[in-house]
Amino acid sequence: MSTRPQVLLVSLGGTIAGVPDERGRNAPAKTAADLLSSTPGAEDLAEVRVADVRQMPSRAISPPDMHALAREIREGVREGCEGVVVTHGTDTMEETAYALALMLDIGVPVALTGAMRPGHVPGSDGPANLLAALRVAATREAAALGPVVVMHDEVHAARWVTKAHTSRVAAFASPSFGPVGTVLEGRVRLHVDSVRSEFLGVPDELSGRVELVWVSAGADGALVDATAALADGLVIAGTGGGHVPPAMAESLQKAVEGGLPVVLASRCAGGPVLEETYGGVGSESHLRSIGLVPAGTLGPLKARLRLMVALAVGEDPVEAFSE
Ligand code: DAS
Repeated sequence: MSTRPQVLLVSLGGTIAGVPDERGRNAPAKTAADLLSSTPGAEDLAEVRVADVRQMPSRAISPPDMHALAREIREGVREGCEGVVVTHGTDTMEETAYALALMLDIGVPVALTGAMRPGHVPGSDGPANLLAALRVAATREAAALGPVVVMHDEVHAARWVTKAHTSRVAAFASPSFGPVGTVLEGRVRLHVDSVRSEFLGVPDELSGRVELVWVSAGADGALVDATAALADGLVIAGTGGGHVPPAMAESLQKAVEGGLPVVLASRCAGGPVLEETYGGVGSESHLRSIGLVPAGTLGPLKARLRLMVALAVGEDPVEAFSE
């Protein structure tokens, strides 16, 4: 009997699955089985079962795709898989990782990985990343970290990870915190025992419309007004400690009074939304007083997914964001 853990390898496309077109431009085409067969040593680490869920660049991945992926993973675990690797484009990998953290409470390691360099160029990082991700997926203790991103021999928690560079092989970072583990000399070294669970629930579908408005100096309320007319929820990426220009504050008040859930995050790369440092129209204390829900330390992209899943499972947004 095999002593290797059973790992589910789910492919969604991205650069790691890319092949060049006639002009040398990369587009995803390889299957999970192709990726496995081009990664020497993979089969020694785990008994791998493959599934192809999507074949697309990650700019095209949507919340319903993330929901379908969560389902596929739950099914795989129900059927006995002890770890999961997801191959994914890097552009939106952090969003899919966090969406999985919101929708999965499965008790097995889940590692997302991809590649910054396509397979046909020298120094392609896909096979090394896939091998490292398989090592993490085969490490039982990694389950306590929730879904993680494994890139460039680093392990990053879903809540904190972000793609911080457009093209370097070391593109991923967890600002303010750093990686929660590394993969070195063929060994997974975890720096923490666990990370806080982000789980909210398992919705029947994830199709609600939650928009994100990024605040810039001098912005008025036009984008907020337009969003309020069509969205189920809104996240504001405010300046600094969670602020908006005075002209936008009035539109936000109208949106909240009209019943729209509005979450307040910061466009800064690190730090929480403040509580009572500043006063006056558009300050964090004013926006809280008119009913915006503070996102705490959660960044805008992930706050959007959290609000989306909260609405889909019928959780009160205030509860969903309480830290
Ligand atoms: N940035 C490319 C990748 O790493 C494209 C994508 O995200 O799909 O896969």
